[in-house]
Parts: sequence; C-alpha cells; structure tokens
Amino acid sequence: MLQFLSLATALAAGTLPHPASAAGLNEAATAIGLEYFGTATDNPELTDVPYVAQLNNTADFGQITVGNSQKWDATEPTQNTFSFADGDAVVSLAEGNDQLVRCHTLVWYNQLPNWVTSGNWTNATLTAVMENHITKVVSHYKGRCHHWDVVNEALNEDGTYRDNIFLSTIGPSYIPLAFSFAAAADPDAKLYYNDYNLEYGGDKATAALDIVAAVQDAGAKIDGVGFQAHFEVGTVPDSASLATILTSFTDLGVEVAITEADIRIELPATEEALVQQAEDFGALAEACVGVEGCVGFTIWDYTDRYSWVPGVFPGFGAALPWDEDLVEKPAYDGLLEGLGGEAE
Ligand code: 9MR
Repeated sequence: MLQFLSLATALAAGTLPHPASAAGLNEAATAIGLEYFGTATDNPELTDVPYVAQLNNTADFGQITVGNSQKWDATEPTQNTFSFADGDAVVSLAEGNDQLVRCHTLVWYNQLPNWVTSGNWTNATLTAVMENHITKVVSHYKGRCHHWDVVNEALNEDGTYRDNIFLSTIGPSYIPLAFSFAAAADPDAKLYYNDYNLEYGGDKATAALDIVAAVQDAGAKIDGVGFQAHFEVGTVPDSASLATILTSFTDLGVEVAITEADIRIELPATEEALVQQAEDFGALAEACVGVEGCVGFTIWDYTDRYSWVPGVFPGFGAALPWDEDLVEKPAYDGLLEGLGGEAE
C-alpha cells in the first residue's frame, strides 16, 4: 500500500519519470498497482486475424474475460451434458499469452437453456441441478480461472431481488449456495458477485453490499464484487464518488474490479462526444487506481467492431476504445492517463 501510494503520489507530482515500460494499458495498469487491464472476447471473433493480433497484445491486455461461451446455455445445453469446446478455446488463447482469465458466469437469469427455465423444480431438485452445473463447470476449469463470476445480475434497480427461476424456487439462499458450490470445486478461484448500475450508489449498490454480507454470514466464500460499468457518455460518476462506492465494498473485506466497461455514444459520434468518452473512461480508471482493493479493469470487448451495444441500444454505439477499423480512439489515451500512464 505504502509503495503504491508513494508511486501514485510521485507520478501525480511528476517527480518520477513515466515508467519506460508503460506503453500500453496493461503495462500502465500493472505499473500503478493493478493486477491487470483486460478485455472480454467471444468465439466468433477469433477467426478475425487482425482482431486476434491485438487481443494477443499483452502490453494492452493482461486479462481476458470469456464473453459468452461459459454461460449456462453454452456449457450445459441439455441436462448433465456439458460442452466446453468454445470456452476452452478462449481460455487456451489467454493461457497461450499468459493472460489472466476471468470466467463468466455460473448463475444468471439470462442465457439459460429452456430445460432450466421451464423445468418443474422443487427447492431440492433445482438446488441439485445448480450444484451439478457449478461443480462440473468450475471443476472443468479448475486452476485456470483467476476470477469466477458466480452470480450475475441478481438485483433489480430498486434493490429487490430480480425474479428468476432460482429465486422463485429456492429463495434468496440460492446466492450463498452458489458461492459455496463454486468454492468447493475450485478453492483458489476468486469468487465474484457481478452487476451493473452499482456505480452510482443507491438502493442497488446497498442491496449488493447486503449480498456480500449474506454470503459471508452464511459462511460461504465471496472474494469480490464486479462493477460492470456499462454507461452512456456523460453519465459516468466522477472518480471520487465512484471511489467512495468502491470503498464501501472493500470495507466488507472483498476486492472489487471494473468488469465490463463500455461507454456508448449516440451515433454518429461527434468529436466532442469522443473527447467526453475519453474523460469518462479516464475517470473510471482513476477511481479504480485510487482504491486499494480495486484489482483490475476490463472492457466489454475492445473494438466497436464487436460491441453488444448497437444491437441492444438502437442508434447508439462507438462504446469502446478502438473503433470498427481497430484504430485507437481518444478513449484509449483517456484510459492510459487514468491509469497513470502517458498518452502520446
Ligand atoms: O456480450 C454479450 C452478448 O453477446 C450477449 O448477446 C448478451 C446476452 O445477454 O450478453 C452479453 O454480455 C452481457 C454479460 O454477460 C453480462 N452483463 C451484460 C453484458 C452485455 O449485455
């Protein structure tokens, strides 16, 4: 901590030369004390050779998140028949580059196969199904997942539990149960609760704090909370406010990470919006850097070529630091500066 503080202070005061090695986002992130800067990716993109060349660039990316192929519909499409080929492809690519892997995700209301959502379950039978899923998937990847998103998006905006088959059949105890099943299968993976719109504080963030406490009170292991950080440009909280929210979580003894950052812009993106986006990304990075226990920063893919945003927010896009032609946008330099690096 002291070492980190003195480095950050010295960098801010300009009394240290910019680390010669900090040419990229991951290099800047690790130089200032984070574990990694990373990106999500997905299998269809892995045939795009220029895309993969940059994905492999460990100066920028020291960590990869598996964007879709470890979700329930991908890994257990029919009951107790598991399919790991696509997830394995992403994990192997990351391992080939010595990149950390964030595995995503075990229990989520979305991307569930029909056999789960329309099953006629009792508390006992669905608990057994969840235990089997978590045990098989986590065991398959044992030792290879730096982080696991164990439970994803379990909350509504008002802080109540989001309705899903697990809540309605098992009750809120499905959350601590999921964590205990994951911990049993891979004691070394860092186990996370992951959600969006926690970054402003308020009811949803308070409920997420309650989830951490509930898992801890149940005697199960929870190591971290992921702040997805899906934003619209100009709505990102300032770094001091976000740092305060992040700290309210680390005060409970868990780490935090920015896990899915993107900042969408109404199209066509103006120069002004791109500059604001750079500032916004910088503020997010600065908040993480300023909180002991904020371990890393991940963007939800790195290029506008493969962003989920235009498909879900019609008229919006341009949400990532590289454009559709894989060219760095101002957001790249914004991130680099937020990470204490030097933009060109
Ligand atoms: O990027 C993912 C996209 O390809 C899928 O269609 C979508 C389905 O819901 O999920 C996207 O990833 C989500 C992530 O798993 C959880 N947080 C929100 C992400 C963006 O929707």
